[in-house]
Amino acid sequence: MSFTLPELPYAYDALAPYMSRETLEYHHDKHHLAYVNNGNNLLKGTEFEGKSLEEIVTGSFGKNAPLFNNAGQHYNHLHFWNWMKPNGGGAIPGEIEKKIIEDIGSVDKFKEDFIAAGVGQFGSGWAWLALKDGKLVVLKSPNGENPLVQGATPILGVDVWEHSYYIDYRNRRPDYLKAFVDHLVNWDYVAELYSKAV
Ligand code: MN3
Repeated sequence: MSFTLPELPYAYDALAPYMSRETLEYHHDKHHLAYVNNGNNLLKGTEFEGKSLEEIVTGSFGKNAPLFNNAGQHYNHLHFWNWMKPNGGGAIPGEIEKKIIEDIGSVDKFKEDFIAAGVGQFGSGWAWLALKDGKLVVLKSPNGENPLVQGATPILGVDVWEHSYYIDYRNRRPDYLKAFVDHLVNWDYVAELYSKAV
């Protein structure tokens, strides 16, 4: 398959003031588009043509770094746009809340660990809530990597590359992560991915 850039699932100004129109214009229209275009060029003539995106991500990891970086980032951003919504955050669907409490301890502990993972990712990368061996775990990863290459299924992720927050938060990555958790997370999409993963 070739990669295509999806439309954002909301208006460019719909996530303000937590994520501005300007951030989404740069992040979606320029950064994500570049991963799509570079990924398509790098895919041509490789053994991965015709494979699913997930197969390209896991198959190219450790074998074809340029392709992996762009395919990984395409996968991450496809989900990232859906992991947010206007008036997000708030109540966590019962089934996931129960599983978070069971595996991580409490909702507050999850939020604390998730934010700490994002703050603690040195340089560019992502923080995750993922299902691994039947348990929910908080992970982090550098650059374009994601839990698929750690043998886990991502159900929530946040982009901590500076392009995701520098326009709105400058160097205040912790403030961006707190706003993401409290005001942007689309828990319905997290629940959808969780039900597919179990
Ligand atoms: Mn990004």
